[in-house]
Amino acid sequence: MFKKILIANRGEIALRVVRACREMGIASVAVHSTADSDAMHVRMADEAVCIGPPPSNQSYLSVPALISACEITGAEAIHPGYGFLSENANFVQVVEDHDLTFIGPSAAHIRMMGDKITAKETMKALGVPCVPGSDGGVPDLATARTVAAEIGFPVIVKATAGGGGRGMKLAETAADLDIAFQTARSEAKSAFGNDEVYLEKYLGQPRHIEVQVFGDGKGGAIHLGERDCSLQRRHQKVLEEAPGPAIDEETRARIGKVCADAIAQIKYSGAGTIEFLFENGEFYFIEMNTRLQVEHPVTEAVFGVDLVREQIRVAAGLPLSVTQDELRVNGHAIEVRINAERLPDFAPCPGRISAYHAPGGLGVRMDSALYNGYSIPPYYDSLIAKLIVHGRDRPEALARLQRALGELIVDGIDTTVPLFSALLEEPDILTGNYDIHWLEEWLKTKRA
Ligand code: MV4
Repeated sequence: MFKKILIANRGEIALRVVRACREMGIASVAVHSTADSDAMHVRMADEAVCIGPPPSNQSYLSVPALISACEITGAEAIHPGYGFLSENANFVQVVEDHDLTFIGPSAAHIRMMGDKITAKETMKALGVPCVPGSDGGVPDLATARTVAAEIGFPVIVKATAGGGGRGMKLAETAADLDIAFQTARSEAKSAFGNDEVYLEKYLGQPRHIEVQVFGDGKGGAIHLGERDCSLQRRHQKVLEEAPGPAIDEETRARIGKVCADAIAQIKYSGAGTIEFLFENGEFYFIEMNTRLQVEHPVTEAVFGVDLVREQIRVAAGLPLSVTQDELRVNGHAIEVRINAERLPDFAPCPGRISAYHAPGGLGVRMDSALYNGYSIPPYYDSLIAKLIVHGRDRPEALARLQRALGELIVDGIDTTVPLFSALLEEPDILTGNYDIHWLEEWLKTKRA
């Protein structure tokens, strides 16, 4: 096992990794920009190294600074958290070239899933159900017209270098296709330097269901069920839950096995998330994320597994500490993302926290790097806390969420907390009756 791990991240996720390291008897090294000298992850880690000025590209994204920090401190492995360099195959290669271990999948697997056409072709060949669409890239408008006529309108044009909602264009009818295709191409070219696009049947009212998988890198793999992440605004998740309100045990076992088998066959290593659209009882693969995700705690709550610990074990060449047979969903968990943002426009709202009190009690977990008097710097993501509640069933989790939000105090800045109190008044939220468009439609009615 590693003796020392460097954490190439900040905020709540850096703290999350420090905690796993400490429980495993591993020393942790925090890195930070000059804007983060007073950050909680710096205080909580065993050691800290300043790696550069506030802008991310000169600090948290600076590969030479991170490698130097490992050499100075003697860290043997790097945990990337989420965002920043977590899905950067070139970074993984540099880490390995310096005889360090990247805590995550291989560069080859990151590259495979980063290219959305390759990801889809791979998954399809492995027996994972995909959205009907083009076989691979669509080189020109004539091909686009032929493919669209085959699959039927509406269709969506997606960039192979895109993902997470970037570089997509909808064509409702044949009359929209030319503009959608050309716009998708030119936007992809300027945003990603790659104008390759593909076509899919557009699904009108799906849920976003993602399956948590874990590979041991040697052909062994497990799944840890699904999360429903349909409540999103501008492709940013707002609330996530596990299990999915629309997924029963048999469906979970079936799609879970398909995912775990696929991950085993490619000898994937570490944590991954296989994203689906779910409509009329059917799953359609869209993308795979090759990192630990923000919303991983809802899965940890219902399965009782520390996913960061498993990541570290697998990276060190140890087996997973659980088998599929031992895994069963226990109760229900909900996470809300508390952002330093002003409603109703969600404008970033950095500043000084004049009073902070975290909720507690049975079934309440607060993952946050906030403290009394902390000043949120303006340079980074606006996520300041994740409140995760766990109950024996969904109604108990919802009641617990309402109770915990009532205990929470974050004074001095605006946050998205009032949004969650309002959502807990909505019948569709209380019954789990929502799809990927529900939140944006609801926000429109609130603003009107
Ligand atoms: C789709 C779709 C409908 N049909 N693909 C958006 C993010 C990216 N991961 C995939 N996305 C979508 N792909 C087909 N064939 C609708 C979306 C979509 C969406 C997906 C998940 C969560 C929220 C969303 C909001 C708008 C559109």
